[in-house]
Amino acid sequence: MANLPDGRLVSWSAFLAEGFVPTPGNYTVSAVFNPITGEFFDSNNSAHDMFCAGVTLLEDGTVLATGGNSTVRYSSRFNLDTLQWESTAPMNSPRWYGTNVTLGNGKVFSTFAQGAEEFGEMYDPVTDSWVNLPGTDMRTLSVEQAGVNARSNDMGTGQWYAYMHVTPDGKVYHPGPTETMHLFTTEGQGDVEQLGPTPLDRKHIQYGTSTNFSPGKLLVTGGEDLTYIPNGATNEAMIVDLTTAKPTARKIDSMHRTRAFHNAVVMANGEIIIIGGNGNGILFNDEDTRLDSEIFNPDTETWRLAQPISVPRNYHSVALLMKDARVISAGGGLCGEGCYVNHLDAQIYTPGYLLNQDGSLADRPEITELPDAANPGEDIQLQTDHEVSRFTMIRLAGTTHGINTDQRFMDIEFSANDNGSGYTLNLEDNPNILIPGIYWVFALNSEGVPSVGAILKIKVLEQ
Ligand SMILES: [Cu+2]
Repeated sequence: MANLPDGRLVSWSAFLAEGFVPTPGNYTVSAVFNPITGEFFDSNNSAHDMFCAGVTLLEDGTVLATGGNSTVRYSSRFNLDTLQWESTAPMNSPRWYGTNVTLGNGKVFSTFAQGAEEFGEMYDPVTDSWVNLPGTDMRTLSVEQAGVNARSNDMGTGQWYAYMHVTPDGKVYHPGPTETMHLFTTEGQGDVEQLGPTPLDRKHIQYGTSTNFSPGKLLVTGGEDLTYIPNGATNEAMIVDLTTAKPTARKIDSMHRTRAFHNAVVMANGEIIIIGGNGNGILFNDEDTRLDSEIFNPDTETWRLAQPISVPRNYHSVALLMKDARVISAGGGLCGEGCYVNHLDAQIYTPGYLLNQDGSLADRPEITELPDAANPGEDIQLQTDHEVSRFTMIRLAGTTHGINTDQRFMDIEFSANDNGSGYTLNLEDNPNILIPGIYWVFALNSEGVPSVGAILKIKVLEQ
């Protein structure tokens, strides 16, 4: 599932709406959903089976989906004008369960995946072409994955999505789920440096989450280590600091619940909500399901339980922040028609920041004027209908399997204009932090109530 700039969402499943089959890899059931009106329309892809594809958003908000069932090279983009999928240049390697990450220059690094060569490749959206990066050697990931699968307690899968994030100095950091962490360079032929191991007790935390919740900061949560006895998911969490010369990871307080297959969403105030997952770490399984949500406060580094969901959201479930600052939690399953863990529905979470003390909806400030687009480092003028005391911005995102490499939250430095009219916002100047793409800017009043997100495109800096 991915955000569209107007607030709608595009979702997709596989060759079938409720299941996947080995296919020539050329069809996906897909639909666009309007969360305000509840309306759907079909946007099926008749050229590419995007089941377990890599997903990331480009500079103009276009959704790029690459690879997928059954280990294909196909690549597609979701055209924001026609609201339909169209083919893009195929990758050099077939990739199933690959992770994509958009870099500060607007290109996409596509990494470690089933069926792929032992190195990554890079997509240039301007030329619609792929180039191999043979120096981004991923053999340690394959070797560790194979080792874990060999020692596995038989609950899991051989397929791992890798967590990948851009560092402030433009490298790509990989905090797992292998024990060894990696730092990739994507310039020239590419390069790799091994880091690690992680500070967690469980070392191979597949199907956890990794979230860029602040410039240069990651929150990694949960997942399962198939070699660990007793079986099951972990509640461990760590914070990674990417602003140091070499990324440093430290263990923090654990979540209230053990979880695998959950989702993590940064909200408009910078807190992170963790939704769903199960405690047993078993694929396609709603036993031991986690209905309680929990919220991480990045200032105090503490966890608190939040409103529960009522529908299990496990393997193949998704969650995203929406334009109106609420959170959608959806899907799960895809194990064939009638499979009891298929959940073809969604629930929407209203964060506490949208409510008064008595539970009624709070009055929200509104952003009435801002530019359409800006460069990193630019000062922009913005008007609101009420006085506000904080501005934040979040990049629109695509997500699959709990992986969301697009998600980026930051506070924006600002000052009130002397003439009493509006605000001047000083945008982050580092394009490796302010990755090109479409963002929602939120204005928060003194009570912390956010506006609806206003669209701001961050452009690729001219070289
Ligand atoms: Cu999958």
